[in-house]
Amino acid sequence: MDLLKLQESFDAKIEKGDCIEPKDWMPDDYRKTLIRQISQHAHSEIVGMLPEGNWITRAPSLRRKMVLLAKVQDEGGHGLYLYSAAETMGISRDEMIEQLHSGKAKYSSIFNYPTLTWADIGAIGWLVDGAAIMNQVMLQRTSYGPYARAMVRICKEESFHQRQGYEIMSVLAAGTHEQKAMAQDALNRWWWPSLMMFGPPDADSPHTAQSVRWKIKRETNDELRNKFVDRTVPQAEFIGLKVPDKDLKWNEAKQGYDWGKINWDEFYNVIKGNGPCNKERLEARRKAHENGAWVREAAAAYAAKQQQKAAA
Ligand code: BYC
Repeated sequence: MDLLKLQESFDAKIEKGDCIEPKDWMPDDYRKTLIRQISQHAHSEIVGMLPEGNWITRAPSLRRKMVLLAKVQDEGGHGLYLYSAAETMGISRDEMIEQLHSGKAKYSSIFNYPTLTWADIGAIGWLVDGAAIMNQVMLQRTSYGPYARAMVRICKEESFHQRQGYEIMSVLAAGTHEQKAMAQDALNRWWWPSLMMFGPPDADSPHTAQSVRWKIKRETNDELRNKFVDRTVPQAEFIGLKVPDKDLKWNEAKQGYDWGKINWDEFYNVIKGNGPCNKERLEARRKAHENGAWVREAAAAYAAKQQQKAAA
């Protein structure tokens, strides 16, 4: 088929809402956009294990420790599904890891902030996983088949993560004065970075318009951010915490909240590598990769041996 026909058939599938599958022809830029987004998503899951992993040894009870362990392990699993989905587009796992370690590929800005207290684990589950779900629910209908299918399973697990975080915050908010103050402090520190997770405003987002045309994104950064605010503010009120935004106000006409300005300088600074924990996070990932080299070598040697046996 000539290029024009291939493009027409691709456009028709997108228009109809059919999934594009790995063996289908696709424009180079569609492939590049997806490799960029899926690999960044995978890196976010893996780097996201670090701030939470920091509290596994200090969880306040055995129950909390088991739940946190399970959650962090889920994030590792999400990273693996997503790396596999990206590999179907013709990039190798090694290349993706190299791009993360060299700083060429991004991961979510949110994971460059420190987890200072136990309440931060609650705030991450409630706000960070809450924001992630808001974004990921639409990705279950993204136009690339393997990505959409990975997201279905991920979303199920993320909704458990969000609930465990909200439960931690509810218990702290109903606790002693110090516990409530700790929960409020965590909300104060995580609120604005959580809103930044959705990416720059639509007007400044270089990729959104094309990604929406390709149905990679089904909703824009601003649409999702607004939905998140509308859903989360009543949850904060319900447990007696205050969202740290003096401009936050219900707008009856639009049936949604008006809210204050995001510090976009802070966001761009963090994604350029200058957030509070960027260096620490990358260093930890590089070290983990080096320390795991013997496992990869052993697995490859075992696979080679099995192949030899099968061929004999
Ligand atoms: N952080 O044109 P835009 C989780 C970059 S983790 C860093 O709007 P796009 C979890 C963007 O990459 C969930 N960079 O881009 C794990 C682009 O730079 P490049 C993570 C950001 O791609 C553990 C530039 O800014 N979720 O669930 O159309 C524990 C312009 O942006 C960010 C995903 O990754 C950011 N926040 O839209 C707990 C979801 N925002 O690439 C929880 C999948 C923007 O041109 N990703 N940038 O150098 C997406 O949906 C989209 O990629 C984004 C950005 C909405 C993030």
